[in-house]
Amino acid sequence: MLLSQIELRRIRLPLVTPFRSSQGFITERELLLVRLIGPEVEGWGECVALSSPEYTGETVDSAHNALKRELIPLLPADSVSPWQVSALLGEVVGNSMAKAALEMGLWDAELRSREVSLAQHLGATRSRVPAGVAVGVMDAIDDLLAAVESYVDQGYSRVKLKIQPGWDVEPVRAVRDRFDGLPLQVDANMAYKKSDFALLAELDEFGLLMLEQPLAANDLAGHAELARQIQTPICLDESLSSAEAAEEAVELGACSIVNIKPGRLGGLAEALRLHDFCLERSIPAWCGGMLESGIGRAANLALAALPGFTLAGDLSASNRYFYRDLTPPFELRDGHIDVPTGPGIGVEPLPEMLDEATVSTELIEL
Ligand code: NPG
Repeated sequence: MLLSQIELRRIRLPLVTPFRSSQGFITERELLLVRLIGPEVEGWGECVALSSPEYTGETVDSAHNALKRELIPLLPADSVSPWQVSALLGEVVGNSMAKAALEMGLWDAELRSREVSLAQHLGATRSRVPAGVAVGVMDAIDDLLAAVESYVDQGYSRVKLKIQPGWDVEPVRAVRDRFDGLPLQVDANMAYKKSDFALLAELDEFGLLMLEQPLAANDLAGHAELARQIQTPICLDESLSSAEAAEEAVELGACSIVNIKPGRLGGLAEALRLHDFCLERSIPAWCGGMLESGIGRAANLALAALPGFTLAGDLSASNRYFYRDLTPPFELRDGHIDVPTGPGIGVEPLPEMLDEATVSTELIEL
């Protein structure tokens, strides 16, 4: 596949509901798009890095810089194959989200030129996936109950609550009391310590699907110890920076459920590797989200349609995140979202929305 230019496009999209977690408060999604331009094809990738280094060390600025100075210069001048790219970019340490964005764009361009959808290429076995919704930390329990009620009314099939010290057992109890039988899970984004184990054990009574990433990313031993002390299954996210790291975590007993996010793992190739491991070992897995626009979400939907994704992901309709998405909106139907079937990631940004949301563009000649 021949490429001549790569555009790095900075976007700002206001969020419908400000998103608060133990990691920060986001009112507007700043993101970076990678547009690959060739004589015959075009491809889009989305970088999931946030404005500040709350989730991992990457940010929109660091990813922009890494793409421009380190990653794009590694691409061969003549022709670029998405099959080789993950090995090629492996020369650079870290910068997983930047790598994943470039890889997504390459797959989109390549598959568009072959008229194959990403879902088909990855081996999807479903045409729609169950939609989960993540609900941030709120000021008051009544606000939380109202938010959960509205999502349940819309048909979301499972709800994930963000928790942090001071916002955990009581809000979870309130939601469980009101919504008996609702598939419910919690995500701590690393907010707890060993001294909190007794408190985390109090969550056992709510029949949660999982407790996600309670401790620091590098604390696999702590997660294994906690797993022995509580009944709620532990899922890891931030700790799993590669398929190998995930295998180690599972072996150690640090988690029994796996969150798969291409951005955190450095791309779809690594996500696929982790998916295959989970499928082979019958480890429940699901697709995480990072408040993506329709571009990133299209790729996540294709991935989540694979057979190893046995639990509902953080894949919500466009209107849960944005007043207007960059792409035609993804909608909830019967608690599910359709997997795009068009070539490549199956969606393209709407030109007027792209113009409206663009803060700056930089064009790099290859
Ligand atoms: O639906 O895309 C979504 C949001 C899901 O909570 C969500 N993502 O920790 O998994 C996470 C998380 C996140 C969002 C983390 C924003 C940091 C910032």
